[in-house]
Order: sequence, then structure tokens, then C-alpha cells
Amino acid sequence: MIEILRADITALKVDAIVNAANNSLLGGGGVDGAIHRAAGPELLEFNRTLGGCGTGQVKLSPGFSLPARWIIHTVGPIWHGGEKGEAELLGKCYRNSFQLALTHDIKTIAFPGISTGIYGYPKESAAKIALTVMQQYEAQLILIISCCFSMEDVDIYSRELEKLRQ
Ligand code: AR6
Repeated sequence: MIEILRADITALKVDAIVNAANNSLLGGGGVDGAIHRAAGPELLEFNRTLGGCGTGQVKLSPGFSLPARWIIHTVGPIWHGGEKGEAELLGKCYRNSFQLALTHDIKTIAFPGISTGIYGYPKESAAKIALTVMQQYEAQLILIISCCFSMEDVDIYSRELEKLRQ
């Protein structure tokens, strides 16, 4: 089941939340900053051992002080106009997150809109990619949450999901 929810992702009690991180995995602004604050300083300490993360790739950490058991860190592409493989890389973030989830018995997972904040990816096209991959894995998980931070994002994701379901 795919659910579009307006929430602070750090408050969700799911098996895993996904972090829209940067290549260093050492924290930043946006959802990444919120996750580091809520998980506590052990997260930074742990992530120092991970050796960073390539764009489109994923790394796993415990959730530490979060209600979620795991954090899947992924690095979305920076939007450069759409001709630099952004769509392919964004799709990889979602696919690789699901592949990692499946090997760790993760049945409930929440995603933020990867790349749609500081990295500038246009929201409609990002939502379409996110929801298309979510649909491909829907049968293998119990709950996939598309976590939106604003009502505007809820509207965008709901519209795109409706189009895909038709
Ligand atoms: N819960 C859910 N969604 C959130 C939250 C939250 N607490 N906070 C922000 N969002 P962004 P990016 C939404 O900028 O574009 C960091 O500095 C936000 O409204 O967090 O992938 C990293 O270290 C937007 O829809 O991630 C990187 O340097 C979405 O999360 C860079 O930003 C993603 O926005 C990554 O940029």
C-alpha cells in the first residue's frame, strides 16, 4: 500500500525512513539536518565509518533515537536542467532503497521527496519517478509512505499517484 502523508518524517514509527543526504553522509540542511537532530549525535559518529555515498547509491544506519529502526541514506541528483542523467539517478535512489529494504526485512518505509528541496528537482517529475518505483515494489512491502512536508506537496503527489493508477 502506498500512502501519501503530510508529516515530519523523523516522527514516523516505521521500520525505515529514507534520508535525502549528501555525498559525505555527515549531515546538512533540510530533511537530512532534521534526521541528524532527531537521531542524535551517534548518527554522525556512525556515518563517519561509512565512507560517504555515491549519487543514486544507498547506505544503511540504525535509527538511534528515532522511532524508526533504520535509516536508509541516499544521495539524490542535483538538478542541472534534466540533461545530466538526473531522472535515471533519482530512480536509482528509490530502487536501491527498496533493494536494501528487502534484504533487511523492512516492511514499512517512509520516503521524503528526494532532491526536491535544496537540490532543486522539479516536484512533479520527481513525484512521478518516486511513485512509479513505489508501485513496482508495492506488493513486496506492507506500507510505503510518501512523506510530504507541505500541503502543496501532498496535492502534487496525490495528483501524480492518481494519474499513475488510471
Ligand atoms: N520531514 C519530511 N520532509 C522534509 C523534512 C522533514 N522533517 N524536512 C524537509 N523535508 P531537502 P534534497 C522535505 O532539501 O533536495 C541537505 O543539506 C523538503 O520539503 O531536505 O535532496 C543534504 O545534506 C523537500 O520536499 O533534500 C543535501 O546537501 C524534501 O524533504 C541536500 O540537502 C527534500 O528536501 C539534499 O537536498
